[in-house]
Amino acid sequence: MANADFVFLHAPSVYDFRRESILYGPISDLVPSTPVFEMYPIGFTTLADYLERRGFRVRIVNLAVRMLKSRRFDPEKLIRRLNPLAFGIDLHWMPHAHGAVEVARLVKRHHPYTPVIFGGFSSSYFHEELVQRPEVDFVIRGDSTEEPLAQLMELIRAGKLDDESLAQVPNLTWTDSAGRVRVNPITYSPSDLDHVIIDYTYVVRAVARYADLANFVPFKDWLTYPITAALTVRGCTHNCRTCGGSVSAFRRIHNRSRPAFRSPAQLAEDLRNIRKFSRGPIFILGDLRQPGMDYAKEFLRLVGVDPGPVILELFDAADREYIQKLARTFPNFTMEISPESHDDEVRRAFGRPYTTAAMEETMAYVLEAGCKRLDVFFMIGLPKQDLQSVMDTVAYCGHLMERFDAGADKRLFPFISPLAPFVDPGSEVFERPEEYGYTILFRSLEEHRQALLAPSWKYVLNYETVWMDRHQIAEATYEAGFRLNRLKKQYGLIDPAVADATERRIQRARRLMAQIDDILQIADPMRRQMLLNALKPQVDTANLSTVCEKTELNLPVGLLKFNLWSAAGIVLAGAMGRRRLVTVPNGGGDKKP
Ligand code: B12
Ligand code: SF4
Repeated sequence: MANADFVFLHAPSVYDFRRESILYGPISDLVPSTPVFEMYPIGFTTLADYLERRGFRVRIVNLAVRMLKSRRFDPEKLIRRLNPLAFGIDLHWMPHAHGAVEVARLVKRHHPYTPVIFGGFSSSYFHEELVQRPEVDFVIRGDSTEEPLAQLMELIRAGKLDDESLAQVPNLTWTDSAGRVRVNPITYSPSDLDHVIIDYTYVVRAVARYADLANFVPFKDWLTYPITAALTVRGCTHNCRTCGGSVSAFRRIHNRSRPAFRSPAQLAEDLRNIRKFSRGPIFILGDLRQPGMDYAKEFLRLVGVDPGPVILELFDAADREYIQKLARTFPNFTMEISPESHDDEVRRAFGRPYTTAAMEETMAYVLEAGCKRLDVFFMIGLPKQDLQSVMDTVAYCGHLMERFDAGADKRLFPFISPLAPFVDPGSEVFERPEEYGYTILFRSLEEHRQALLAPSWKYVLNYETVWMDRHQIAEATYEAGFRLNRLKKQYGLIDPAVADATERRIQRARRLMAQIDDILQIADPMRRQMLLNALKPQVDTANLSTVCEKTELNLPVGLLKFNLWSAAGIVLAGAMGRRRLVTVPNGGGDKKP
């Protein structure tokens, strides 16, 4: 494998998922990943691009995807063969608490003197605990780590890892020569999002340069469903109580008082650049109205008309005029809305600002404007939500299907899933659980790591509420999934055979959960483990698409998913050094020969 100066490694959620017998449950049904959470952070691409512009050769190795795709793939062997100046591992999402640290351990086993750098949301929260582990040398905190990482890499390249130099790197947590944990303040936090490139041209170039597609694939089925994301913002203007990306969590973890937005012009250009190589759907992340209506209007004006598939999201109710504008710009659009509950009181307690009635009107506008699909998401595990409330939410889904004639129209798709596996560290609920009616069961990183090895997902959950304990949350999830699946079958939203298969999977998962509960009562640990291991084949088949078929979320994509000529153009432009002009703070620029 060709060498690079910096290698990003993305770990699976639980390192040994191929050996462990764990009933993951519906924790990833609504994202493109499997429960291994094989998708790497979008930040890998912006960081890699930024480092390359500072003269470092960077590659991404998605160990999680490789392990998922082949049982024979040996991550340790691959890690042994790498020889960069430093490794970067994301502990961005908390579910990687186990895998990320285990991968770091493997790196240290084979490269004891090579720095291991952690970053991401969860690393930023648990930074002090992380740098006290022997596997982790540095944590770079914050939501914008491109420049601090580049500065640290300059020091590593120059061999200047003395206390005085390290103390100058913004956002860095490290241990000094006396073994003391040092926390440099988060002073690097750009006010906008225009200092990075978010259009995957780095990935296209790197795949060609290293002749390596396997390690760059963002999730298991990406080549058949090549969805990409366009990022409008780092941060959020909302304050949903369990969210580690809310306005208060960003303040707490990343020292960010205001979101950093991508300018409308850059965002419009990102879209155009992505379209050059991909014909798949582009998910425009974040409600375009967050920075204000002027921003949204300007962006839509700059795009003009984009006939390709796009997924948009609304964080609040919208008026007809705005929805019509969206539809004129994106005639092939899908809308995602997350009311979370049918009940205004529950939603208010969760921190969402609108009423069910207002959002239902918005749904009417979206359908009227000709969306290709309208996905509506509900959640289990919310404040003030009991079992009956969850069932009422499912009944409300029935009402929506009825009102919008989902049987004939076939564009409105409701989904329901649990808040799982964790209430996000740094969120309001994680910090002040009693105020919101929650109990947080694990607080440290190590406790979360151990919980991830529990044999069934309900024991992985790091919370209970006054209204539902973990058993009830799991039971409510399966019952809600069961009922919603039947409704979708009744309205013809899913193929009857698919609905029947989902129903069988839900029943199987319920039985397995009960069996695991029984096994856990056995006092002898050896016998307990033996019986759990014996369940593994059944557990593995129950682990995918538990309460709904994952592909229900996919939009139809044509046979030709990539524009190979344009991709080749990007590769050639890179090879010839024709990089786009982007200002890199702190003396950046293309220093490559
Ligand atoms: C977009 C998004 C997604 C996208 C991910 C797209 C992608 N590939 O990154 C999708 C929809 C797929 C998603 C899925 C999930 N998400 Co999400 N997501 C978000 C959201 C809305 C925005 C994230 C964002 O702005 N990223 C951009 C910036 C901030 O991050 P970044 O560029 O990727 O990374 C920067 C830094 O984090 C850091 N960094 C990251 N990795 C590394 C590594 C190193 C070595 C270094 C130095 C730095 C570094 O540097 C980067 C650039 O400067 C946030 C909420 C919010 N408002 O923030 C939730 C959020 C991040 N997601 C969250 C969760 C829990 C999940 C899921 C686990 C949910 C689930 N159960 O399915 C899954 C995990 C999917 C997987 N890995 O397979 C939580 C995470 C809380 C936590 N601490 O764990 C958040 C905060 C809120 C939430 N509950 O949704 N998510
Ligand atoms: S869950 Fe709420 S706070 Fe978190 S990113 Fe979404 S809208 Fe923002």
